[in-house]
Amino acid sequence: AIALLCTFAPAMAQEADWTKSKWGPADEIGAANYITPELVVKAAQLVKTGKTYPLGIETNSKTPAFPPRGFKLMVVQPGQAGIEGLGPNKATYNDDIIEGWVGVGSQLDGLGHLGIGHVYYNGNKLADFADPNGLKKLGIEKVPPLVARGVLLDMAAMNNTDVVKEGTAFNRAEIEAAAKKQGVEIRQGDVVLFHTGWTSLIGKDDKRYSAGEPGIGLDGAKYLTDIGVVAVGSDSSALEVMPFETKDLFPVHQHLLAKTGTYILENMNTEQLAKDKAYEFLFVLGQPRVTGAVQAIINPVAIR
Ligand code: UVW
Repeated sequence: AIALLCTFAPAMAQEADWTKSKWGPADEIGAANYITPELVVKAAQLVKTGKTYPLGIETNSKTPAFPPRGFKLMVVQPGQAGIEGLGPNKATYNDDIIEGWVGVGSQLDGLGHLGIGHVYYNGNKLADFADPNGLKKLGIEKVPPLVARGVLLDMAAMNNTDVVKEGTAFNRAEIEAAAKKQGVEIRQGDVVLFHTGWTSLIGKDDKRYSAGEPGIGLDGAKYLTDIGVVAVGSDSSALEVMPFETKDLFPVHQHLLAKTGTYILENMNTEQLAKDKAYEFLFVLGQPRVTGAVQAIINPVAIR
């Protein structure tokens, strides 16, 4: 019963003392607590056509990433050099090795990613949970399946452009205006994605892609966490507007991850959803459950 009460705790109560989660001192999953079986059933009812959308972009050594991050894939044939195959039946196989950072391409930021003065979600001090072999708390393996109602806000359409200009902030007024224009409501338990056209720059103008971006501002982040969304994502590398609105660095990351336990989805492939005007859909994410990982390279799926 206590767990049930916590699940329905009003979204607004979070920030009073951000180091104390409203879901209790042991909580490690933050806004994923908003997901209930009832909301999953409701979200599944949004599936009408069976059309599926991969929300991950392709990831490879050329994918621009936040420095010094990089990524390399190696394909190997272990024990097969110079032979036709293994055993009398000549069994052959390819394996692969990733030598790279996890924060490359389409990614989920876990709650252990960004903190405030080395304090992270639910007051966890880095010294108490950091380990070079994997976080002892807030690891990505703890994140339950993120299955929710997805909402797309097409900020490119709102701005009458294919690619929204870098430095354009989406705050409460812009978010409300986009939702109103599209006739969608943002609700507790939703995953909200912003389409800006920014990932279309990858491979065409990587310099511009990495130098700044349109994205949500702090007031927009607060508006969404007051509603009680599970995750916020966009088709840009950091979700939040850059240059930042003030001298503070990554304030939206701090508000979402550290203060309110709200997940961040970066470099989402929102192009086709926007083309189809698919503003509401079933969102499904089962991330790789690497023990103690901070982030995950992901390919969530939108279904409508
Ligand atoms: C940082 O916030 C440092 O990285 P990312 O945008 O990948 O979450």
